[in-house]
Amino acid sequence: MREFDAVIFDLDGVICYTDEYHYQAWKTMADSIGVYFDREINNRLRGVSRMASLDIVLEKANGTFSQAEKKALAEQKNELYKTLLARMSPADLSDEVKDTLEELRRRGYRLAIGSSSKNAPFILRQIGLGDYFDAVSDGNNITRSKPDPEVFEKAAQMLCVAPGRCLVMEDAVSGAEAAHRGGMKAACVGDASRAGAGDYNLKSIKDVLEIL
Ligand code: B16
Ligand code: MG
Repeated sequence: MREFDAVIFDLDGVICYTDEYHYQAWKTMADSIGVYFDREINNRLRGVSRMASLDIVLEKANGTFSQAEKKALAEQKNELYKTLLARMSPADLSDEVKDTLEELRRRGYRLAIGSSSKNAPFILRQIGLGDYFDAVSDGNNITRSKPDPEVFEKAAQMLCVAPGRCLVMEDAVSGAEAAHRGGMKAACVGDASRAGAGDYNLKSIKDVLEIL
């Protein structure tokens, strides 16, 4: 008998790569208020919610910001980010990801998204996967961000699949921790794979076909 019935995919860093757009948008916002920001700091924002990301970006700021100021800064960043996302198209979905999803579907797995991003539905539409997944759990339906397991627990509920029968694919250490806290195994790529955070630490997304 096989171990899993469903695969829950993180979006940014697994299905597509919007981290460069996050970097450009945060950098522009940080520059506008004279706060130092670089790619190393950007790397710490993987899988982290927008407001928690802002707190990390503002660690380098002198002085403090009111809640209203923080909301405005997060909005400023998000508007910039959305103009960059608008340039995405189905060409931003790699053949490797497309073929892996199709093969998993052919093998009968239920497929879901578990992303911290409130922009997940927009990104999925841009890359031609707007109606593809059996469930989309994202930043719009959660109150706690990764490493809290909420986003993956909700995805499993939407799929009507028990957590222990779901495999999570992640690129962020916080995402692998969220999967484990939700009682799910994690297959990792990228940063999280290099850190050895997964039950399976893969070189690329297609390698998941070897374990399913
Ligand atoms: P938004 P994921 C995450 O997406 C990103 O990795 C993280 O950098 C971002 O801050 C977060 O979404 C929130 O994004 O501002 O669009 O709501 O990796 O969980 O798919
Ligand atoms: Mg990610």
